[in-house]
Amino acid sequence: MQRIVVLAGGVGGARFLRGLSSAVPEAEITVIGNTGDDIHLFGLKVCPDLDTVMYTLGGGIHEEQGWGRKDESFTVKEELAEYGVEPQWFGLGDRDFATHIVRTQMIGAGYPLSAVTEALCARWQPGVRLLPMTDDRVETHVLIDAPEEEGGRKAVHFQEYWVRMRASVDARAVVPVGAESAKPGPGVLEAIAAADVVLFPPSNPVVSVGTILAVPGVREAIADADVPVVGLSPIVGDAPVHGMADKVLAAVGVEATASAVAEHYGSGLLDGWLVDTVDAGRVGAVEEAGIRCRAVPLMMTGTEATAAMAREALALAEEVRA
Ligand code: FO1
Repeated sequence: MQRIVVLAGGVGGARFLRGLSSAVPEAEITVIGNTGDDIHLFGLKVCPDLDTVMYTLGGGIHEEQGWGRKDESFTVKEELAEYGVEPQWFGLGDRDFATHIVRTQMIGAGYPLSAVTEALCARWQPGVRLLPMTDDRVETHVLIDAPEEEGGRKAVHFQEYWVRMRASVDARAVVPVGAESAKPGPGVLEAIAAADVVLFPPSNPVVSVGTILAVPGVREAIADADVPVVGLSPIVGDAPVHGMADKVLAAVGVEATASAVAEHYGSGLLDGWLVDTVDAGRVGAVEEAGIRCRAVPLMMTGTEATAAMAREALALAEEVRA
């Protein structure tokens, strides 16, 4: 049986995984999920990227939005607002609240996040093994200009930058706080060591895949494993397909182009890279950087189109293995 490891963020990663599961239903898929987006709100631990993967593959996702639950209501949020409780800019729905209550209760009882995620997945049956990148607390913070502050800069939580500010100001730096002392979660390094292929879906290269790679040992395990590593560009036609990835790419000095993202990962990590057909002109630059590259349609317009992308990624992995 083919063993596939996927490093996933939120919406882009989850949608890709749905296509991958459909393309190779018999494969054993292990997802290493980003937890740098996690945030504590109203005393509850919220894990947006883990939940987005779990709900998407488990049939509970709000399809158009890409995150949160379908058939959602917001009574609790409205009641909290009546009390004037902040933050009011983050939309937690009633059904979603239940997930965070269960998670927080289990963590309070002493269970690690990995065990909690497994318990939540027992309900959703996502059809993949979903492993948090770490059981330790890592929080992505974004450094922005703040003339009123000493030093002229301040750090805000990634969700505040992304959701409240809609990435409307420049990100000066992206810091995965706590990552340097985090340990890979149970099963993470083992899954990489046992993988036949490692895939980077079209997730955010800085705040999703980049944060997972920032957990000491993960990047090294992938680079050292004798296994093809293939990524799919989240940038199509010089713009992010989803979200505002260009803002955080600028913070790490990377252009928002399909080839610059491949070079950012580098040939020490990536063996193969897929760009969209509109970026066919960038294939040469990626290959010159020592990464095998193909131009194929990369718009995740539906499960069949996404499954075709997954098949192309697996075919490229076979090509670099040969
Ligand atoms: N994204 C938004 O743009 N606005 C929201 O109010 C919001 C709420 C939210 C609640 C639960 C959840 O799991 C995700 C949520 N997201 C929301 C998405 C999320 O903040 C980001 O898109 C991801 O963290 C980026 O990967």
